Amino acid sequence: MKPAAALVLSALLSLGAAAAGAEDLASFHNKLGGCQTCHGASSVTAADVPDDEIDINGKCMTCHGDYKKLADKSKRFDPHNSHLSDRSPINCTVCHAGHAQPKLICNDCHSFDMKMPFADAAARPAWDDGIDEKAVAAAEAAAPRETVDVLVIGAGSAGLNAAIAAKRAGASVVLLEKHAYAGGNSMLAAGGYNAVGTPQQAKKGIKDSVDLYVKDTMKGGRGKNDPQLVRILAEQSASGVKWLEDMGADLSDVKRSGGATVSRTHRPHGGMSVGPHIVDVLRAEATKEGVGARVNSRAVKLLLDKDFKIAGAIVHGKHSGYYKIAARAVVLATGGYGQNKQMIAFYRPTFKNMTSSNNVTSTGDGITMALNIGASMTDIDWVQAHPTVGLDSRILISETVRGVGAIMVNIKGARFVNELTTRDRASDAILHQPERRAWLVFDSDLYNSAKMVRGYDHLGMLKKADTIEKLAETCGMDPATLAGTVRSYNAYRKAGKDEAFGRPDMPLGIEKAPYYAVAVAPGIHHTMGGVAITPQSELLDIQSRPIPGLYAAGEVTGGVHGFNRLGGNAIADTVVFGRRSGEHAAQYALGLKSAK
Ligand code: MEZ
Repeated sequence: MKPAAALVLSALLSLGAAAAGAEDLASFHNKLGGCQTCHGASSVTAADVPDDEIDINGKCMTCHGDYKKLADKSKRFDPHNSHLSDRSPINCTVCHAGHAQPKLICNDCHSFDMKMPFADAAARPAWDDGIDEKAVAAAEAAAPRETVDVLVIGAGSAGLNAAIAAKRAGASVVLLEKHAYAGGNSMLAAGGYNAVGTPQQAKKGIKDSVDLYVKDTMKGGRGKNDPQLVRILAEQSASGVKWLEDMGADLSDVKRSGGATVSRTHRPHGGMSVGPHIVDVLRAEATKEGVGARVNSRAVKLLLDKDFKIAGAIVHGKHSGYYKIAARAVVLATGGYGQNKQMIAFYRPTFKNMTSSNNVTSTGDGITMALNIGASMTDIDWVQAHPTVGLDSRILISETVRGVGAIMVNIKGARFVNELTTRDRASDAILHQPERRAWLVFDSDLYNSAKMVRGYDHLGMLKKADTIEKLAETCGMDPATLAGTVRSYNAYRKAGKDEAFGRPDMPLGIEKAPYYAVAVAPGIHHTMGGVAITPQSELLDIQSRPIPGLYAAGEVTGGVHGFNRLGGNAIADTVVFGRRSGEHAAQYALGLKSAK
């Protein structure tokens, strides 16, 4: 280590978190050598700092070393040890903000009580809280900072797919992400990607068809889905799998999800979660294509021209402030509103105080922006509760766990529902049980076959015992009831028929010790409603006419899932319609350009 760097580090360590008091990271570093210590210049304004903060993160690592060096492997949880890798988009300043309170970004999903230098684990206010309307008006009146063919707003799976597709179609593209890293809610998707007609299904001899996929999806959505959109989803699902595989994704495994007649949920081998994997692949591909996400950059207003055609957007950059991007076409891929408490209270009051498995960024920004320009909404008040969010947490216990064999019991130890029914029904059934919660119970065969389950164990969410009776005692269930439940279930499985609840698929018994249980309760998982779109992903205005140049894809849209989304259809939606919206937006934008 360079002597100056060693000095910085030892000073920081000797100062310690507690001694740091109210000081922030910036004032501490300032004492060591002025603004230059971090910014490489003695006089710096906010606007001098690029929104991506890449340079400044380089400086952190020059002095302090990379994550591998910083990680304390002896600790059960060390933030430098988890989620951080050479490919990870999370960087130092995501947690250690210079001029503000530090923040454990992991607590966006977890609830760790860790100490950090210069503060405790208290959350700092979001930099993008509120909108400065005066600054928006000034940016609107000013000349655009740049002009682009296609502006994609939101860098989850839908936005990343749209950006890649538009770029490959020959358009210039800017991809905005309001968070400090790309991935959005898609990054938290666990289960898989529903597709029909793939080589994976053929290899397993699974008999499926587009019609069956459509039928299952419509039935799951209680017939309220837009049938045209559902058919596109089904028809283009397999080519979406291939599109991802061509980028290097692993979707080799196929399993069955709730509400599906056959196995069509594609996912990586070994029970790995689908979301982080495909987001990682898409992020790398977008970077390769030259459309890496512009992070810390939140779109706050959509702009129309005098003919009511899309003209661009006003963006709020973390350091760069408010500015205008002129765009020939815009793709809205901002996700749902599961984390917007006001919108939930308004649209679905009965879910008002419910936890949510969603990323903190799922705040319905796109819906608000679209409403402000007179867009039409469809099914906007239809919100899905996932039946199995870890009790008192925000961690989703994937449907996969039930899909591959877990049973669900109430606090006494009795089954009460077909575990593979649709989510609305399973959630409803739990909410009618004592204490409105349940347990998932499984054995060591399941534990060893699904990697994500070992993740729950790592987080301390699992109860474990050598016998079913002891497991029941540990969980506060009635041992005789749970033992009876497990005995009957194993017998139904052997006979090939679930006499109690008609569960259609029982891949594993509960037979091999040790046995496990995880406490669950319903949590907001998906907002089915959103902006209304055409089959070409064009966004409709209040009179159901497409707004020229404006497209949308993913959870910000309504219509694909009807009243209730089936597990595995969200990722399919983001890939199929993300890609489609990018292609159509590029076609429109390039058409405008060549017409000039
Ligand atoms: O599509 C989903 O939301 C899904 C499969 C979730 C899960 O339980 O893993």
